[in-house]
Amino acid sequence: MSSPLAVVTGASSGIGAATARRLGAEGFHVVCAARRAERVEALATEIGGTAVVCDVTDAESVSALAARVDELAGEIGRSGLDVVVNNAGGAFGSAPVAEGDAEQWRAMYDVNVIGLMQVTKALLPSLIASGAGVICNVGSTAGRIAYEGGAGYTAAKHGTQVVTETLRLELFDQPVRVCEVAPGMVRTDEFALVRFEGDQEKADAVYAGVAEPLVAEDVADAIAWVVTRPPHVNIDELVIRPRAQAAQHKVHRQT
Ligand code: 8X3
Repeated sequence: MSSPLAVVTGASSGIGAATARRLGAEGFHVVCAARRAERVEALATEIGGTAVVCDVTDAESVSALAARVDELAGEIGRSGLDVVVNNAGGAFGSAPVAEGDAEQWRAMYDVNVIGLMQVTKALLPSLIASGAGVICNVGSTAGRIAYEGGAGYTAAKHGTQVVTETLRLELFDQPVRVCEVAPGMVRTDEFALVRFEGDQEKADAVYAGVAEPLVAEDVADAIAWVVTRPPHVNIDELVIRPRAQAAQHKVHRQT
């Protein structure tokens, strides 16, 4: 039997790269999609997958991804795409609403919401054709609550959550599951650094004193579990946090 086929967006680093590796280890042929060619090419070589350079915010780039997925499904003898992990996303800036930067807010909405919609829309025919597709959106605890300085990101991640919920309703009679994994504090190389525009000190402060924040592999483990349940089992939402983070503001820090 041929390997099931999965697409992971934002696969060049962090949760996306860890998820691509994990799904590869679980026997999937993984399409590693991201903007940074060198990174996705190295990853695809490492896990025996396929690299596709893709910017999820660009409709043409997403169409090219879908075309490559169709081609690949044919090449490896699958009727369609089994899994898409909509992981591409991010936080840009940390200003309070009163000092909000419209460009940063637009960019966050663009990648966390519109990008997810574009990829889902483009890959949906193939997911349906597989007879048992899974869409797993990477949300966030930021899509469940509010926190100071986070509004541009929390608004976008609430968008991720609501789009996921809407899609599940719209696809209720289709052979496609719609799931969300919503992580809390995950220490990756880039997330906080990008949010704080390269300020390593601010980025490090997020995790200060937390003995064991989640790492990308913990979230990849949750995603792998969600997408490998039997086809009649839909995990609507899975919220995952480190033990030290009882709630967004309730973090056990050792000094
Ligand atoms: C990342 C989690 O706590 O930075 O999505 O909002 S948090």
